[in-house]
Amino acid sequence: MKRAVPVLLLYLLAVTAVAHAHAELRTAVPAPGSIVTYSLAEIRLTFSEPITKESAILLFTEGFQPVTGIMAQVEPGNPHTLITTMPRLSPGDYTVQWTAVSTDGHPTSGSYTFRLARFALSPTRLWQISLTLLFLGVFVILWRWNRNS
Ligand SMILES: [Cu+2]
Repeated sequence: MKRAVPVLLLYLLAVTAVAHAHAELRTAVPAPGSIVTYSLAEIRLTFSEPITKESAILLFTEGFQPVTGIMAQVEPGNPHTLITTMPRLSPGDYTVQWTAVSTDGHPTSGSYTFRLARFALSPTRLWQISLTLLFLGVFVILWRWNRNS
């Protein structure tokens, strides 16, 4: 009976350690809640633990139709990261649903959304457009002034 207590403690410690080995999502590309304006090359999810090939990623459209052509694999040489192939997507809201199976066989799962926008005006782009319009305006004024004189 005296030996049972340390054994029980060890068992509890072991169970806790295993429970902590579940893969949690650390980083995601595209990021949760982000607005993406470039064409996506892949979905890339990095987890706190090495994951196995049973892990999966599904992508859904706004109407929760699964997007075909999404195939997930553990990145070669980087067992913490799950990557996908990526078909050409049309603009819209998408939901990423992932399942990560850690090396102890236990799955974790989650989901998040991102938006693929057709076009967005960044401050840099706005500045470029303004400058172009300014130059065009000056050019037109000079040209008309030259004709009238
Ligand atoms: Cu586990």
